[in-house]
Amino acid sequence: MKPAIHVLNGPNLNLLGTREPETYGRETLADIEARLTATAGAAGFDILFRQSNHEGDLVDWIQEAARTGAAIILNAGAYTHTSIALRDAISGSNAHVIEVHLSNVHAREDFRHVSLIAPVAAGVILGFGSLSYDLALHGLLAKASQPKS
Ligand code: CA2
Repeated sequence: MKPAIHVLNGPNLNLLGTREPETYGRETLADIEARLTATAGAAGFDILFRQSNHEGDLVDWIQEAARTGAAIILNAGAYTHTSIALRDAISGSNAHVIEVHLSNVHAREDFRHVSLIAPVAAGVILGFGSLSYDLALHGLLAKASQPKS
């Protein structure tokens, strides 16, 4: 079985590509999924790509990824700024998480400047539009191919 990377997307990201293109770009989640699946496939990894508007689904999926040893690329959407439950799911399960955002949250409203996820994430990539996901994947793949020290 190939190793897997789980790409988890939070609330409203199902709307990507349909509204607010000036903030979030014109690509849909399906476009991003197709590109990541191709890149990961070429490197011998499977991608499991999911989106939910419900916090509990994201908690379940973080726990599942940690249980199965899959690294996570997580765009928790607005839950980034509010969810102690997601943070606890990551720290409690030792999930290996790269936090991603399409927009540069630090250039936006004050309430987006705080991430409850970042302190328990292995890394954070933001502000590159949909490319943030590709950069996170490249980082994980590069790490996976490094000799263990
Ligand atoms: O920049 C990001 O990736 C965000 O995680 C997106 C969240 C926002 O709450 C975070 O602060 C930053 C919002 C996702 C909403 O996505 C939409 C996409 C198209 C149209 C409307 C919403």
